[in-house]
Amino acid sequence: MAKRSTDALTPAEIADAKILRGTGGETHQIAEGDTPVLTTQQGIPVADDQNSLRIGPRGPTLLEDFAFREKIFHFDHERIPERIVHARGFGAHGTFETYEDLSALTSADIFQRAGEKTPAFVRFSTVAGNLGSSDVARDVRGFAVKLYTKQGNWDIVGNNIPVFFIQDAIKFPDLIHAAKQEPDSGFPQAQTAHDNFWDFISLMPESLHMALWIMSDRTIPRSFRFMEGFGVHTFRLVTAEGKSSFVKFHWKPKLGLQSVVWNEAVKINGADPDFHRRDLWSAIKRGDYPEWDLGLQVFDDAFADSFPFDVLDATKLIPEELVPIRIVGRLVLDRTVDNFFAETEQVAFHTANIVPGIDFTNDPLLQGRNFSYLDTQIKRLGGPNFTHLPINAAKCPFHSFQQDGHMAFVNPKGRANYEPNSWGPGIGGPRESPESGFHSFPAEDGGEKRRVRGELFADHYSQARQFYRSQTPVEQTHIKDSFVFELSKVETPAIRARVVSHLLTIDQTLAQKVADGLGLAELPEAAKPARPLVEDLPASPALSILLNPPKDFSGRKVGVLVSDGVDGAFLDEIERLLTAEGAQMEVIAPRVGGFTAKDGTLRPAHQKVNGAPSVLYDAVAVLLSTEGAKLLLNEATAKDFVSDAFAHAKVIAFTQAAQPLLEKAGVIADEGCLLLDTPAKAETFLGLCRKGRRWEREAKVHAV
Ligand code: HDE
Repeated sequence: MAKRSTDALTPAEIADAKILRGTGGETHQIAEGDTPVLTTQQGIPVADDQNSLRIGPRGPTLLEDFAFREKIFHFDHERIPERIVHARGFGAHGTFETYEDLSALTSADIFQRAGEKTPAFVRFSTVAGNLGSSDVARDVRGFAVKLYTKQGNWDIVGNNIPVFFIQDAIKFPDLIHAAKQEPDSGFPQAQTAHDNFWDFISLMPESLHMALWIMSDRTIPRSFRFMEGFGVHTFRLVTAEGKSSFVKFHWKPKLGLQSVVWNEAVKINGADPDFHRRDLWSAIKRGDYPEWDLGLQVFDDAFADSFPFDVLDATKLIPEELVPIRIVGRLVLDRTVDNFFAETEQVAFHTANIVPGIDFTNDPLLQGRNFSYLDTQIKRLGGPNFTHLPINAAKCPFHSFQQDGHMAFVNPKGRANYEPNSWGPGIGGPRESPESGFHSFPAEDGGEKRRVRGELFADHYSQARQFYRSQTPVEQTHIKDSFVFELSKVETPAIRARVVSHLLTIDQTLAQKVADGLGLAELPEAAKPARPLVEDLPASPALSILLNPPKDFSGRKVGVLVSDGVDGAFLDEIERLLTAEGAQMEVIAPRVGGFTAKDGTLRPAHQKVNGAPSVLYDAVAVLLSTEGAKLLLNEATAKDFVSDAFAHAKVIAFTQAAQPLLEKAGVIADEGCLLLDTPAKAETFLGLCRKGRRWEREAKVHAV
């Protein structure tokens, strides 16, 4: 049997079943007609994998059946504890490439040369939902990046929101307990619309800035490919000469920012709970590799001292307009995992995985995280040797004297297992290196040992207000609607009122609208800030999604509902234009076997109408013949397809014959509705798609 690398497998070879994967990941070429024999893990050939060993055909099963015992034993242990937060994740491999030499800022090896390429693994996640929850839950998204640099692994364990709920890690268990399912009932999961969460938030004013962010469309992204990532904390960059500057890390998606709307998110979760992972998987599989720029916000002590907030406070951000972002490299994800468990589940991120040239600050949240991540891996991955797993192992040479323990499979040879010694390679190596080793920045810290926070940490409202006022009116309405939705699920009126009392301190109009939406009999008193607000912080356009939209329609998908008898030329033209744009088309027909076009040809379909609601698409076309329209007028899912597309402000193109279906679906024609009377109009359709959603429609479909 010839050995080959797994990467060399083609889908055809796999379909041919001529390749067998060994347990070490190696593959074996199987000769024609030479089907491998099933064995136990000990290599013993199995004679019968259908029946366990028993006394007589109806007798008891025997304990001596080692093949059965091993199979069930292994199955019983296939699961490891899911992450307490960020349980539901999805990972992919890629490369980080620097645009320039940053040696004037940092000695980090990765930034010493323009064009330097570093292997990367990224895991996106939701925070509160369990492993089996759905992708488009309203939630913060984890954006954790592992960079396998030549000086060791550097993890930037970030989120898609630049601030956090709490200032001190000691509150993290409380926050997460409050956000996850309630401990007595065990529900609701993957949502914050419940009493415990809002009880905690309303009693912890420091969480209000983040509360505004999570009520915005940031928490219902269209896809991982359309969202930003943030390192959140202030870190340090340190040069070879020991000069330090502060830095915040930003990932900027090349596709621009886009989210879905709430009613759409609710329906996506039912129609395709794997919406985000399927999107990323398919994009990578078709070679449409998602890309992010890495941006740095670099600032010095003077800026930190003059900034009205503490740069160590993770509930605050530094507006890009104040400290512009310097783009220094790009991250491209171009390879899906081979095995979800081995890579996405077993990957272990850790904020303390940093490399020489990068350092921590005293952000009390970061300091706490530096303890937590290592601790959690021991529990989750079963021992201290999780660094031996291929996904976690450094890709540069590494030598330590740490040894033994559960599942140690990287075991040094020889006599030397301590330092200093007289036996190791060279002069008793490996030895420490004052020249190339990691040196902590020698920051001077002093003061009384007390449980206190910096004074500026006490301003909880100014940036919440700035965030709200930086949104477009459409986004402000969405924030208001989310508060009303979530608080309407809160059963205790006093908690609803307490949240509104904080909103009054943030923005009177928002508070009034939320109170109206809740039907609050009278406004509570505004919450009293512990510190006077910093008035008149200027709006920061960078905080809005709609002000930072995609530049074209690439990366998106049009759903085309068709029927028999329709002119195929429409489809061909739409597909041609979308492909050229870097977008996709999916055909939805009454039957998945396909449809017969006007010219009598049988054309393929991707989906059946009741399995592909319009929430799965960014824009839709309804291409029906007169006969087709008659059929679909009596199909509720076809009506929903259109009415949802309309309510979710999507562009709708349609043939003349499809008009009765649009009428039945309650469509009130506007500039986002386009009659496709000739295939040439497909160009206009694409033009409308590029402009994005027709937000003015929302007022027409939401009376409450
Ligand atoms: Fe985490 N966080 N976190 N977190 N976090 C974990 O580590 C923790 C925080 C973030 O895809 C856990 O391996 C504490 C902020 C991501 O595997 C755990 C505090 C940010 C991921 C943990 C925070 C994050 C985690 C759970 C407060 C954004 C998923 C399993 C001090 C900057 C990584 C694990 C992945 C995961 C602790 C706050 C991001 C328990 C104590 C702030 C993206 O160690």
